[in-house]
Amino acid sequence: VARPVRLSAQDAKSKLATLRAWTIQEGKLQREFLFENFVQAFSFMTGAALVAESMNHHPEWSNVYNRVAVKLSTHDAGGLTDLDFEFASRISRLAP
Ligand code: H2B
Repeated sequence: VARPVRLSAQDAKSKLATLRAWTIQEGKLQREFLFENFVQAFSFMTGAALVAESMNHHPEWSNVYNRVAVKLSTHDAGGLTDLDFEFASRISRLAP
């Protein structure tokens, strides 16, 4: 598999416009998902984990009760790549 190419800040910014509710902070694509309860939050994480495995692209994330905070970057490329935006788009579809 070809190594992903790090996006320029300009390209990352225009890609960000295709996503709702995500921001770029500290060089990472970030979003907080809010659910009704822990079971819904953890179900989302289970689905997202399967997406991560299928893409071989894994999130930095944390969960407290009904919140899941997600931070994405591509360590192999030292920044944001198309993989981060693709993963963000896919897991956004798993949330209400
Ligand atoms: N996930 C993320 N977010 N960034 C990476 O660069 C990355 C990854 N690299 N998952 C993959 C795994 C790599 O370390 C393995 C060896 O394929």
